[in-house]
Amino acid sequence: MPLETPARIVRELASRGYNAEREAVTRLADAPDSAAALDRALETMPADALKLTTDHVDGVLESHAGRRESHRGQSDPSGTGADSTTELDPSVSTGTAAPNPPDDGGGVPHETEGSRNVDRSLRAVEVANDMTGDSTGTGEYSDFVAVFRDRYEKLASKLRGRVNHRPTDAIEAMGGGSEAALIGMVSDIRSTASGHWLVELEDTTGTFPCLVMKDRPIADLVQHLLFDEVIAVEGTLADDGGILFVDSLYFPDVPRTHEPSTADRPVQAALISDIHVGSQEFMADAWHRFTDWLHTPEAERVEYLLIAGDMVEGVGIYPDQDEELDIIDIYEQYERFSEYLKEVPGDMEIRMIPGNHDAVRLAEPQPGFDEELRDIMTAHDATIHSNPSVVTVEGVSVLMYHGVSLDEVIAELPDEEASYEDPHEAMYHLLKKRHVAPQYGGHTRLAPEKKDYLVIEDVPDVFHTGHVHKLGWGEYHNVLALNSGCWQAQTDFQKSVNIDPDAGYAPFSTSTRWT
Ligand code: D5M
Ligand code: FE
Ligand code: ZN
Repeated sequence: MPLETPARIVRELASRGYNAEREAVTRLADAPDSAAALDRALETMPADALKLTTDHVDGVLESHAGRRESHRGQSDPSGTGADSTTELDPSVSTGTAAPNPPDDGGGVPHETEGSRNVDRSLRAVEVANDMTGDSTGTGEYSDFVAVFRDRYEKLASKLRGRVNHRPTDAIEAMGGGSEAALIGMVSDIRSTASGHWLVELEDTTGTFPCLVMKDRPIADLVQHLLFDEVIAVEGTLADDGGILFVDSLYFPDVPRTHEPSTADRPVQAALISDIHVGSQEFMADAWHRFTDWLHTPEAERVEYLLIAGDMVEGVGIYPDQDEELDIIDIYEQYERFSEYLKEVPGDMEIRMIPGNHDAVRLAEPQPGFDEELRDIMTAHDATIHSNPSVVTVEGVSVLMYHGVSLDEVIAELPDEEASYEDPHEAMYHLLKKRHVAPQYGGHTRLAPEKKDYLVIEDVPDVFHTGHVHKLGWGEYHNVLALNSGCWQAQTDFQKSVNIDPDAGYAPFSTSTRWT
């Protein structure tokens, strides 16, 4: 295998059980025959040494027969030692390697710092909606009351400007034939004997039945409803005042006028998910190609890496999953994942959230990993947040959500509105509902907390999900919705249900949000 890049060298070292200093790897990468230099370095290493040092590599390169003129000097911090006739790859040999993070020394295995020409001081990342360490839910009835009340309040506030609503108990007291509007959570959807739709809405004072006639254009919108989402309706009360004939139906939605923010400089973020390390179908080669590419000049502006869950395959997630496991121990899966993560340039800022295959509670919101797992995933000081959370990268807000509810949106909505082929269109519906997983008690498990972390309170600039293993992106009211595919080839289960995954893609978003 050619060893022309730091990432490949690190991989090779790791496969032989060694760590290395960053600079040692850079020098090996720049040697005229990296593979031979690496072999020589390992052969001559002291028997008990586990870490390849820069000094040792220097010694090996210098003592090599036919000694080359060294180009190392005080003024060249990259100290490539390369043959002067070798064309230098700027991604590995330009001299402005980012400084090591202060706590990067000692016992941590080598990470591919590379020597990309990036200035970390220009970076800015803020995180919102992270509930890690802040879970208060006990699963009691009162928790459900609290979380639904919070959901209702937050989403109703987005609808109040559009309708002149009354609480359900006030509507009950109104006379038949009056115009009325209400804002409520969808508590039931039924079709009547004559094919109309009866939608029951619930607010903090009670429930009220609303009838959508089948021949009205808004009848199509009923097909888009999920239980427990919050909508507003406007219409006329029946003569006896007991039911509302709906004329208009509103979703909290994203205003069409939403203007997305951009960063102040040309910078990019790679948005990925569903790596599934530990699965026999994990595509290591595709991952290596991606991490190799990140070390090239073409990728120099990709300074951020956002990972939206399913870092590992997990254990006991689906029936018979163990037959497809490559690594059966969950901690070993994370250790291996961390090794793979080390292949990305060490100067990248990495943010990740868990998914349904990860070792945290399944119910959403999912807190970030516990200390034990964080200690394993120390590569490049990656930062972990809850699922979902909002990561604002140099002014551009990215709502990261793993995406389990997409299965439900795709199952419940008409095919032309949401399908596995166009996962971003299913995401549009979540944006419209301003909630990442409205339906309680279905496929997506929800955990009641004192507030509803799943509400999309602020309109994000980018909405990033994964889970369905399909690549898709598009804009909804100027919000970029992107589902990031996966790094796992088709599993037996996926074959059985005809899911054809988009594996090995790493879409990236630019400072002007995307290309
Ligand atoms: O999910 C990947 C996709 O495949 C997602 O759309 C769910 C679906 N999937 C995969 N395996 C199963 C089983 N056994 N039952 C139901 N749905 C499944 P991921 O979370 O990555 O496995
Ligand atoms: Fe997945
Ligand atoms: Zn998943």
